[in-house]
Amino acid sequence: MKASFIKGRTLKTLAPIASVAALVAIALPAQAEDWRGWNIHPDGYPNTTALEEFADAVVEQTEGRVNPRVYNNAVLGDQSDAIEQTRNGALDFANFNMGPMGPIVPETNVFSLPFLFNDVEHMHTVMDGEIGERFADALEDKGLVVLSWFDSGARSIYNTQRPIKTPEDVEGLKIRVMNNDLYVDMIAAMGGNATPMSYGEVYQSLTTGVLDGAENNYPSFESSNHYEATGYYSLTEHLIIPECLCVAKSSWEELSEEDQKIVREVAEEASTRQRELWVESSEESRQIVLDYGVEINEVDDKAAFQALMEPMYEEFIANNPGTGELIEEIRATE
Ligand code: BDP
Repeated sequence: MKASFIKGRTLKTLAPIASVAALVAIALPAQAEDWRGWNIHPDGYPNTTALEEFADAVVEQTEGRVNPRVYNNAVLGDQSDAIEQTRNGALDFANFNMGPMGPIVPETNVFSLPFLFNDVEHMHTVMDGEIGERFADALEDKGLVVLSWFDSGARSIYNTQRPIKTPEDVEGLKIRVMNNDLYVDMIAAMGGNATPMSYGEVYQSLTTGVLDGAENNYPSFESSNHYEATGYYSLTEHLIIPECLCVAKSSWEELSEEDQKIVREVAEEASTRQRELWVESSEESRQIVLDYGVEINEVDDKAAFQALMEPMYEEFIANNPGTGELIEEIRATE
């Protein structure tokens, strides 16, 4: 009976209802886009602060039309899952590292080649220029809109056994790497055994001896408490990997052009802020781990490590047409 009643309604009888709905819509504030943002880092980490400030500035400047909220400590899932979830729009924005991005957006694998950039400044120059735009296009083709590029310093090896001064010191060590097979080859080339693993599982694996070590920048080495489980941090600085502040393409396309402009500008500011905070935070973390008693050593002969990466480069270039030229372009960028 009920169903046929509804079916039997004429447009005329629906009209008063529609106009009431219209009135309510006018009286209520415009529908806000509630954005869920993935972040792997804890409170106080430079990226977290920059993301939170980004979220606040977006709400304010869009007058509540876009309402981002950051979820810290990877509570929304590990990084590889979060990349997929953002691509399919289940998450709206995130700060991703280009290491675990490689298996999903193969173009970004070039950043996982050890010693690609001379230093962090070189990485910034490349990412902020035309080459960075090409990578943003590749990510967009996979459903991720890059708003700006973040810093993640240089990654160095740390372990429970001994200082790493030459590749021979890596011999036989079980080293955790991020989820990307290129890092398995990288550690193997140094003579170690790599285990790809999610970030959140590393601490326990270090304390139980499942791993001898891992590799990361100062802020992550410190904020993850890995320094408490490992005595040696050796400045191999073998990877300098950019990170993005990315938005799900589907969430992005729901915004008006005006709001897209606002969000992009705020993201640019967030990148400047993150890079400033990064420098301060790296120094603070270095001091914390030193005070704790971690032995930090310089690696005088980085060329010895670099030389071992040659076969990895050759294989990469052979398997990925066009990357030889790209690597040359990156190296020639000043
Ligand atoms: C940190 C990166 C984070 C990675 C983590 C890792 O910022 O995105 O997930 O390293 O080693 O430096 O997994």
